[in-house]
This record gives sequence, C-alpha cells and structure tokens, in this order.
Amino acid sequence: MTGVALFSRAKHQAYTPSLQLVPQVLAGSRLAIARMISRAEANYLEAADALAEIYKHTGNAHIIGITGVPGAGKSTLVSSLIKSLTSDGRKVGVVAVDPSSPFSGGAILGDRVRMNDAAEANQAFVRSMATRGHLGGLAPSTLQAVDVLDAAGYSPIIIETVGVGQDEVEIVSAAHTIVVLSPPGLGDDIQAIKAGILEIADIHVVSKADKPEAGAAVAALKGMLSLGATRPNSTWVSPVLAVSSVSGEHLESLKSSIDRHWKHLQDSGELVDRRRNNCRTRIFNMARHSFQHRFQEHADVLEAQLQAVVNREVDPQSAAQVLLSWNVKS
Ligand SMILES: Nc1nc2c(ncn2[C@@H]2O[C@H](COP(=O)(O)OP(=O)(O)OP(=O)(O)O)[C@@H](O)[C@H]2O)c(=O)[nH]1
Ligand SMILES: [Mg+2]
Repeated sequence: MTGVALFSRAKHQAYTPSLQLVPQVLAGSRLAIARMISRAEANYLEAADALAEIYKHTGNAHIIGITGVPGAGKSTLVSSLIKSLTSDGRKVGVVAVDPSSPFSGGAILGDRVRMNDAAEANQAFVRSMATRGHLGGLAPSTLQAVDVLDAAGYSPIIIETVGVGQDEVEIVSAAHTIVVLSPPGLGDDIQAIKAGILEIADIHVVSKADKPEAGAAVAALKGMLSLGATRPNSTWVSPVLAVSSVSGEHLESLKSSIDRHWKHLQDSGELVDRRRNNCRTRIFNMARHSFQHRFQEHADVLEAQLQAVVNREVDPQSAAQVLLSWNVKS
C-alpha cells in the first residue's frame, strides 16, 4: 500500500519543500498561497520554517473580524463586501472558519462555493478552514493563513467566525477591526448570550435590514449599548448600522466605517497597543497548542503524570512542571 502511495506521489506530484514556496507566496502566486495554507492546516509544525519566514513579511494588512450567531448572514455579507472592495481595486483575502462537525471535520462546501463566486479573478482569495473542534478556539493555522495572505499583499483580510463561544473572543486576538452581526428577530435568551460579545465590537451591524423586524433590533441593540457595553481603552464610538446584503442598503456605510476605524487606529496610536496585545495572545495560544500537540504525540508521558495525580502521588502543579520541562530527547 505504502509503496504504491509513494510511487504515485513521486510520479504525479513532486513535493516542493514548504520553504521553497515562500518566494512564490511573496510574489502572490495563488497556487503557492493555497499550498502554503494547506501545509499549515495539515501540520503547522512541519511548515514552521516557511511560516517563520513568511511572518517577517506580514504586518501590512488591515485584518477585519466578522462574527455573529449561526445564520446571522456573515457569509452573505462577506460576499457582498468582496464584490464592493474588489471593485475599488483592493486585493481582498477571506479566511472563513467553518463550524465543522467534530465527527467529520469537514468544511461546509456551500459557503466556499458562494464566496468563491464573489471572488473576482485574482482580486480576492477565499479560503475555508475547518475548526477541528477538539482543541477549541481559533486554530493556529487560521492565523497562519492570515499571515500567508498578508505576506502575499492582500488587504483587507476578513476572518469570518461563528460567534457561539470562545471564538468571538479569540477573534479579538487576530483582528484590528471587529464587526459583530446581530440578525433581527432573535429571542431574549439569544440576546442575553450576545451581550457578552457586544463589547468586542468596533462596528455593530444589524443584518438583514430588509426584514420588517430590523428597526426593533436596532432599537434593542442601541438600548443595550447605552448600558455601557463599549470596548475599553478606546476613544472610538462603535456605530450601529442596519445593513442588507439583499438590497445593498448601508453596505457602503459599513465599508466606510471599516475604513474609518482603520484610520482611527492609526491616527490615535491605538493600533500599536492592539497589535501588541494580538501578538501576546498569539504567543500564549501557540504555546498552549504546541504543548497539547506534543502530548497527543507522546500520550504515554501525559498518561503517567495523569495517573500519578489521580493516585494522589503527585500534585497537579508538580505534574505540570514535569510536563513543561519534558522534551522529546529526555
Ligand atoms: N432577507 C435577508 N436574508 C439574508 C441576508 N443575508 C443573509 N440572508 C439569509 O440568511 C441565511 C444565512 O446566511 P449566511 O450568510 O449563510 O449566514 P452565516 O452567518 O454565514 O451562517 P453560518 O456561517 O452558518 O453561521 C441565508 O438563508 C441567507 O440567504 C439579508 O441581508 N437579508
Ligand atoms: Mg457562514
């Protein structure tokens, strides 16, 4: 079996080392970008050298996070934004984090097809990533995909994540501008859950503004915001916009608010702090993922410590210290 697999790969598809793809990524090759993101998604540790090289060329893109409850209209809005932004001549990148099933781990094809329809030739690059539920939150490869697009000259780069848990909080660690979508007609219970994510919004969008209930949703949202759900340490006042991807209503206002927020971050100096915080969160995220990954591969080492803690022979703090100082060679 293995022999056949190796033979067919050698024959049909010569393997290019990830590091060799870097110059092509920087030159904007769509094929190289796609392959590099796939490498990150398959095994970001294997692609680490290439990703480290790519990181040196990042920091130019405006990264926009779009989040909201399932079905809020995020993908439809992103499609509309792609059309509008590319018609301005901008190279738009999109990384959509799909709510993949923990069983299949698959990305939802529909979103990809729909958004790719909107991706004008060579002006937009759309990529769906599976979340791979077991570790939770934004996978490191999601932010690495953003790095790849940033290094390749895409800006803005939009990250779409479903806001149902930690994701919308983690999106703060990735993006410069956060857009939170609230669809009209949600029940009070969902409104309450949503309250937690309101304070991360730089821009509030009541989606599906063509629906009759949209006016009430705007009023309800403004009511909640008047209670003080604003982002701390900022002089920015988050606008509330009622946007319809169907009629196009206020789509241009959304675009200009996004641009205005980016300018505000630069002019006020808040961008420096935000970048620093984003980097800090990324380091800790990466450390956590690497740690968990290591003991997936060496489950016996973890298991020994676990059993010792269960047996009360070792305390959790000491076990953690043993695992932190453990390395493959020891
Ligand atoms: N009337 C109306 N319907 C909309 C609008 N935008 C999206 N929809 C509909 O709302 C449904 C969900 O839209 P999506 O864009 O897939 O929502 P989403 O937030 O990406 O959904 P998930 O990725 O599954 O969380 C679809 O049936 C859309 O056609 C809008 O502006 N007006
Ligand atoms: Mg979607």
